[in-house]
Amino acid sequence: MTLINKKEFKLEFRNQMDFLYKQTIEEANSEQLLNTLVTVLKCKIDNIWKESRLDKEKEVYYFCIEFLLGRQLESNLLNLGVLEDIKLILKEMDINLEDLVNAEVDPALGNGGLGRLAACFLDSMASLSISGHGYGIRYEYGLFEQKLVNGHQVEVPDNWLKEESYIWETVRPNKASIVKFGGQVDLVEKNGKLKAIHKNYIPVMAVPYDIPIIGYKNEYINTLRLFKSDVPRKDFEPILKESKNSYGSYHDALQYRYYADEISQVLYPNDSNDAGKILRLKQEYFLVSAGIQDIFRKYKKNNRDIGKIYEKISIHINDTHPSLCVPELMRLLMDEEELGWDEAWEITKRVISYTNHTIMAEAMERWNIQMIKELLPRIYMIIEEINKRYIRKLNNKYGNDFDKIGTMAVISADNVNMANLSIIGSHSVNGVAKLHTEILKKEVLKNFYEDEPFKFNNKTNGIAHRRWLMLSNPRLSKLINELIGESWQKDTLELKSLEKYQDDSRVLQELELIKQENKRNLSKIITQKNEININENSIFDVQIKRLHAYKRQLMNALHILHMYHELLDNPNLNMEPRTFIFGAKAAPGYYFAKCVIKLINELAQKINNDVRVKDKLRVVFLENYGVSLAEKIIPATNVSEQISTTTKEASGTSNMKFMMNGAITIATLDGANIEIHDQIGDENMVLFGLKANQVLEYSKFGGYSSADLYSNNFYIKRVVDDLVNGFIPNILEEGREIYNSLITYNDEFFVLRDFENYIEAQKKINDLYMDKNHWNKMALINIANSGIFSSDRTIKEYANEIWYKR
Ligand code: RUG
Repeated sequence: MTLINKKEFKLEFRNQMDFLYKQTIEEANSEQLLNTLVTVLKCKIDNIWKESRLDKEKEVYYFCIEFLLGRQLESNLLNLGVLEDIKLILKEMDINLEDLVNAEVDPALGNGGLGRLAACFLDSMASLSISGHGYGIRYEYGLFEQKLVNGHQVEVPDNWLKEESYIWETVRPNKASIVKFGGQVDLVEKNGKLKAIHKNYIPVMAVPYDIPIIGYKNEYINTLRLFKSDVPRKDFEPILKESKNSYGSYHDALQYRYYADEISQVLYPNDSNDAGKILRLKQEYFLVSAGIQDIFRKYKKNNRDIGKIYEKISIHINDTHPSLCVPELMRLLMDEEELGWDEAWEITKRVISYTNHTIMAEAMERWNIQMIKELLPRIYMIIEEINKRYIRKLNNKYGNDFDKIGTMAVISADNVNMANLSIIGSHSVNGVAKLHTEILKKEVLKNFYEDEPFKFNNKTNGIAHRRWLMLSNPRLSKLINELIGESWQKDTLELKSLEKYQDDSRVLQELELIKQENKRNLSKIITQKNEININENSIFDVQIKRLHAYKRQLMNALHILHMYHELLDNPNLNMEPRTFIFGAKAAPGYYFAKCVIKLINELAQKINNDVRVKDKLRVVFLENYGVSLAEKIIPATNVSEQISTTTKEASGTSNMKFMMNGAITIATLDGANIEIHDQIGDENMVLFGLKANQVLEYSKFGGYSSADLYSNNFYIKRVVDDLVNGFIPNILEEGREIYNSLITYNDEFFVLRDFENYIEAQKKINDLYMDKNHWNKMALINIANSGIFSSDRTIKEYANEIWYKR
């Protein structure tokens, strides 16, 4: 891109600085310099940033309740093809780009894997020149900031918008729409048809804030449109005629403002269960209604026939949070566009597709019908009708098989089942890794699969290699360029040709040096944050992800405890020094997860202060794990911990990031670990633990007996007893809670069942690392085979097999 003319750029930069701050560059701080740079860049991209390309192309609209973007500056400069130029020009102006990069906020508008996947997908859509846009919510407060106080997690509000606006966003007030809540619906006859009239509703205005999503060196920019809730402006009065018109009193007006503001105020800090909060339901409908109205507005600019909307539009429901897309699209087609039910239903199914991201029962959203009825009366009527017609169809097919029909119904036991609604109302249902999709087909959604097998397909997740390799690991990226040229940047499958260097000791040595350098950088960060020195030559063994029982950070902690005992028993134990690094946030109401955080921190305190093991063992828990920290940790990792209870992790994506950066994975055969294994085989990763069929079998019969295993196994008993015998200080309550989960409640996640096997696998890691040359070879083979996990591959599959297929 010929964006940058040095002389012009410098002039524009100075002018912009003067315009924004009335001061010189020399006087400005990093935030002001950053803001100036971004303003200049935004002006430059304006002519290629299109709100929509519906005049020419089919468009994809990706609805997601979370987008975990990470910082944008470096990524945008890279994708614009000007990263190195800008770095140099700024240097000439005595400005260090790195300071500006670090001055940017990291918008935490997501909890974890789901939101980060959505961000990687946006990057890939733009980079592949696919007209695909994200719809989300502009939460005023993102995911809480985590503080560790005496080893406990304390949540602090994440006021990421403290300057009131985000540097990359552009507000589009003239594209706002009205979302209606509450009230009553009358069905009145008009021209022989029933028409729904929604009265006395509470109108909330959805104001779009657009963030450019810049493709990689292709002059293609899409949009992430985030909606902020507000009270309607005056110019909406004509369409508010049926609304609740009594905000006259001061008190009413205040309450109304609160009602509207609250919707986009805070990201729900949980990705694993549904606390039944009415606010969450409001957020979901707000997103869906604002988004689909926006799509209709754009579509109608260039297209007359709403009946053909499926030719131009694909709506993707990412997890069940935007499931109300199904009834909302029906509502708009019928109530606003006056189509009949059958036509509207066919269009809805052709337009919508759905991804499931979990089989965890508590994360499968169900909404109480009373709640939906009161909050969204028209939507509830439509859901009821969808359900009625569907049950009729099932009755015709399956007679009175009530068990089967009960599991498939949209409404059952006072609840609306959002996954069922999404499946019925879409033409495609996909899981996010091979095993996950198989479990959906054979277990969780078996009846749906048997009914409509053609809807089901797998789309194994992927990651944006531009962010997770090119930007976060520039040294490795440079080495790859030197070895195989640059074409892998556009087609990551080309990384495969790195394999020819697997026995080249110079290359392997170089790889090791790069890892070492990255470890040094991370060590500095750790020392700065945790006031602890770590051994840069130790194995960096990392588990970074949300804290959840099924992800089994507990098993990792128990193994550290085991190692500690082994070292105390035998100070001359032949082992490579190890630094265990954790990063994890627990949902604020998830007591067990918080207990595990406390356990890890107390364990860290004890071990790190024990001079007897000082050179061999260290434990670090990094506060407030997020995208920016991950970018520093992943390139410095030797061992990637992917140790979830088999069947429970739908895919995982950090496993792919680590692999691409040359870490060796220790893993159960769960989620996408299976596909990683398919690529590199037993020789290049370390597997352990129960297989999926064993876990499924056990689960059918209430699990195994953890108490028996505990009583009969010395090593297990030793670490479990430590939870409650005072060996680890300050965990009286937490240790008891964890002990009970393992023994009294029979270890739902098979931590102890897999423990011995895990210890063996960890020993194997130790032995492998002792042969550095071999380890480096494994690392190289991992990198060479990671190309398939680029989200570019995943997005091509979505586009070809879901979105463009009608
Ligand atoms: O837990 C899953 C991960 O396994 C997966 O990699 C990620 C992206 O597909 O989604 C995570 N997830 C699932 N996040 N939220 C949910 C349930 O709402």
